[in-house]
Amino acid sequence: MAAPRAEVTAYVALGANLGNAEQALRQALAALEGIPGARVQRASSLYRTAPVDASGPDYLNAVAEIATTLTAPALLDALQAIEQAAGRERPYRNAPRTLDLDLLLYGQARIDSPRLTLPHPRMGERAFVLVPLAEIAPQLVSAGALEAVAGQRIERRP
Ligand code: A4P
Ligand code: MG
Repeated sequence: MAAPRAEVTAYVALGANLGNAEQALRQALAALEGIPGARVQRASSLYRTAPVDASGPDYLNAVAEIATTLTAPALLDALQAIEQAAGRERPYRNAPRTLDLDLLLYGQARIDSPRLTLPHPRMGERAFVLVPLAEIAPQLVSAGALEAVAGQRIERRP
């Protein structure tokens, strides 16, 4: 019998800016809990954020820390299945969306394949990722990184 895989700590960014975004994020967090082979260890607050490189209404964003025995591609499969179940359509890149789940980090993995790039290539430019990530994993986000995105509007929801 194969040895059980060790758990890896991964971080997932959640975003939504269409329909009831708060409900979409809360349901997505519940759906993350339901992925076989994954446990949600921490979830950030929800943040209202200005769209970055995109148009449309403000987003709600959050970040979750997950412990998983899934491989990174298998975890991405599970995230995309949750997006589909939430009614995600992909008319064009950065289109407004009912739910976007991006894999930010998977342990120390560095991957550059057509389907999956890790760490997420744009995470360092984005307050909507760095601020919630710093809330739950401050060791991963430097003061300098936060300063670099300080011009982007983001507000923690009470
Ligand atoms: N892909 C490659 N690497 C990854 C990864 N680490 N995690 C591939 C997730 N997916 C990854 O993604 C396009 C393709 O990227 C997928 O097929 C996957 O195999 P997508 O979710 O279909 O399309 P997208 O969301 O439009 O693109 P992407 O790259 O996720 O967009 P971004 O760059 O993440 O930007 N402003 C605010 N305030 N808040 C937001 O949440 N989000 C975006 C999306 C833009 N502006 C925003 C927000
Ligand atoms: Mg995405």
